[in-house]
Amino acid sequence: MKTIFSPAQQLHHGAREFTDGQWTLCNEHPGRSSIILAELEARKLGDIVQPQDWGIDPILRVHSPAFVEFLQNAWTQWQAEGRTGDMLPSVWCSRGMRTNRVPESLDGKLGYYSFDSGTPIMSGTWQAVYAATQVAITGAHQLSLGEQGAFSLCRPPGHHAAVDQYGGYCFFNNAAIATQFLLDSGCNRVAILDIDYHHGNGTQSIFYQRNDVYVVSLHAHPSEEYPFFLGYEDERGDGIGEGYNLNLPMRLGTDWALYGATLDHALQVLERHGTEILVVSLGCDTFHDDPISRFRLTSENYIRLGEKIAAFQKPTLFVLEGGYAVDALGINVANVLTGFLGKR
Ligand code: OKP
Ligand code: ZN
Repeated sequence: MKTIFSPAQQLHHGAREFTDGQWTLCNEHPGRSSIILAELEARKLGDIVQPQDWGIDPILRVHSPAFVEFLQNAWTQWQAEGRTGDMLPSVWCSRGMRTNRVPESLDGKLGYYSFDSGTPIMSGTWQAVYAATQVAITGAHQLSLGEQGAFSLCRPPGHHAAVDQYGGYCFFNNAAIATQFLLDSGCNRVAILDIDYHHGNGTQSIFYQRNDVYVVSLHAHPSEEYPFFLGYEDERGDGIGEGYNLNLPMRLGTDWALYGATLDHALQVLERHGTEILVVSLGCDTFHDDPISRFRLTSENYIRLGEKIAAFQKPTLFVLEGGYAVDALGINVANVLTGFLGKR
């Protein structure tokens, strides 16, 4: 099974995010991919290859042209204004405000196109986020060629990114772009299984009114955890999409006993739906030692998790999302893939 990775993804390295009233180092940094690559190489889990360039069209199948153009030009425009720090928003369009006007000011645009203060844009962001989409698409292409599995080592992650909004360390929705690419390649009954600790609000919103992609997500309950404003159990899809979204939120402190059982349930639901191809938004921030999360999975649990996904017996694309306990991240991600490969 191939891992796809582009060194260009490392060009995104934001300096700081805003946490507890303080500027803290970004949790989402290049060291995350480096440690995963090192572990995959050490375990000889398959070739690590660079992505092909599929251009911008597959991105535009998911994201709005204005949003893509904003991300492409934001840093250049920021520099032209003589500004040097990372780009971070500090005001957003909220209840009662005008949500349909794009301000001319860059600070206004930042607030218009984003939803949080943890997601800086800097000099290498465009190259990195573009590369991450190509990594995701190349993984999807592997499946369309008949491969049974592929791992798109994406970073920055993607599942919080919506049609025209970025946030939660995410800019382009890599998993959604890969999924759309599979549909456009003639695949049917593609499902997304999001097992990042955080709810994938972007993925949910992109497919919420559609019945061609089934989206199932296991995550920390949004009443207690980021992103707070989406991911509740009563969100089932809308219009023709009704019944094509399933949220399985769990309380803080959840361990493998509940998590594994919930994953079994999710896979049963996907089986009943008739899933033919699976895109897994893989976050290892469900780990007990994750610095920003509060589930209690162990490194060993990730092997079992990979085995459960293998037992589902569908072509599977793993797309990396979160995981911030960097020292254990290589082991945890490699454990998922080891469990998956061992039971194929
Ligand atoms: C991304 B992924 C701001 C706190 C914001 C954002 C968490 C994003 C997680 N300092 N926290 O789902 O792993
Ligand atoms: Zn996460």
